[in-house]
Formats: sequence, C-alpha cells, structure tokens
Amino acid sequence: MTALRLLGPKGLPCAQFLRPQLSASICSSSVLNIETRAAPADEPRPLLYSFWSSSCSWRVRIALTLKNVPYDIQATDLLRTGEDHVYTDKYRKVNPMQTVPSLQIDGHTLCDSVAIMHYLEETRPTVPLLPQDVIKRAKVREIVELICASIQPLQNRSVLEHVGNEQSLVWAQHWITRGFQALECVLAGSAGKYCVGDELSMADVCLVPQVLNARRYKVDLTPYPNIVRLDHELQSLPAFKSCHPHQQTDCPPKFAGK
Ligand SMILES: N[C@@H](CCC(=O)N[C@@H](CS)C(=O)NCC(=O)O)C(=O)O
Repeated sequence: MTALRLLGPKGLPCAQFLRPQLSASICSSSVLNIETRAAPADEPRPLLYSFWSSSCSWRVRIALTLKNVPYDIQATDLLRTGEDHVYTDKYRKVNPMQTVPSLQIDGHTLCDSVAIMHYLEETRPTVPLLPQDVIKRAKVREIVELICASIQPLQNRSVLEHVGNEQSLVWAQHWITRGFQALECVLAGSAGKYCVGDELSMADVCLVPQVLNARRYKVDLTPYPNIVRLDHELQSLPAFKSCHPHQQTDCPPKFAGK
C-alpha cells in the first residue's frame, strides 16, 4: 500500500480536504507539517469485515477500489451461519454495534461505512469522492445522509426481523419508497452524469447499493427515472462491477457471478 499522508498540526489531516475555503489560511506553510510517506512494504493491508449482500459493505468496497487502496476481506456473515458472523462476542470487540462493515486500517479499527469513507477521503485524497465546490459537497452529503440515515437503517435486516415476516416486505417497500421520492427530487436538481454534476462522489457510492436493496424488496422503480438512469450509468464502471455482491467470495453459488 502506498499512502500519501497530508498531516496538519498534531498529526491531524489537513483541513483542505474538509473545508476548502479555509484551506489557504489553515494550511499555510507556517502551521502545516506535510508528511509524505510510502507505507512500509510489510505494513498489513487494510482488512474489511464485509458481508457479500450488505449494501453498507458494498459502499466501502467501492470507495476502496475507486481510491486504489488494495485490501483484504474478512467475510462476516449476517445470518449466523459459520463461525464468523456479526453476532459473535469476538466480532463485538471489533464493532460494538455488531454490524458490517468495519475496516482495520493504519493500525486502527473503524466502524460505519460513512465514517470510513470520510477517513479514506481525508487520508487518501488523490482520487477525491467529495467535490471541491462547497455547495456541491453539501449536496453530496445531503444525498449520503438521505440514503444512509433516512432509508437504509429503516430497511436494515435487524429492523425487518423485528417487524416480523408478515409485515417486513411492506415495511421495507414503504420506507424505501418514501426515501426514493425525496431522492428523485434531489437528483432532478443536482445530477449531471453522476449524482452531483459530472464528478463521481460518495453520493454515487451510496446510491447503487441502495438501488439493489430496492430491487431486492421489489420496489417499483418506474417513478424514479433519475435514480434508474444513474444506477445504470454507475453500474457500468469497473469499480462498481468488481465489488458487486455477486462477485464476492462469500456469495452463495446460486447468485455468484450473475
Ligand atoms: N450505519 C452503519 C449501518 C451498518 C448496517 O446496518 N449494516 C447492516 C448490513 S448493510 C448490518 O450489519 N445489519 C445487521 C444488523 O443490523 O444486525 C454503516 O453505514 O456502516
């Protein structure tokens, strides 16, 4: 792994990647300690705890791939089959919420796909997933929040289990539909080739896995032409294809490679 690390005072990442308009003052040479290092060859590769069909895991696989970060996968099952599943005491020590993904990277363990994407953005900015323009960045974050806070958690497996078999499909469809109505409106104003203008961003990384969830729960996508067009465009990109759930080593044979 070769990592370019831009560090501010006390080793914090340069604010340039957080708040571009402040970057000139905060990142002036008098206060900025820029450390560039190639990680030693024997430094372990990042380890991603991932489940093949988890949309949150897919987000991180796409982000790592887009940013050209080689990584290994520890398949971690959500179905309590096998030894390595999220509900073991061993995994609780990795991720106290007992969800995937988690990422071991640079000597740290990070949980939550969005936090992980921001960490990657701040430590590996060469392929950016946030636009420079502050309004576009805000729009990207709005879409990320819409998907990751207002849709996915409501149709997460553990929530559906709690709702019970009889109601779970209607429940998932209801919350995905409500979110997609809003998302379609937002994208009508923000999208170009991708979710926000023509630059690939975290919004795109989150969109595609959520559309797969919508298809899984048989949501009618006809009312959402922007969502469908963007999903189609993004799915043709190698980083999205190679990380697809059906390409994962823990994908059951009946879905694998399809
Ligand atoms: N906010 C978390 C959500 C993680 C999450 O809900 N992961 C799902 C799979 S996509 C999971 O592990 N569900 C199992 C459970 O909730 O018990 C993230 O973005 O990483």
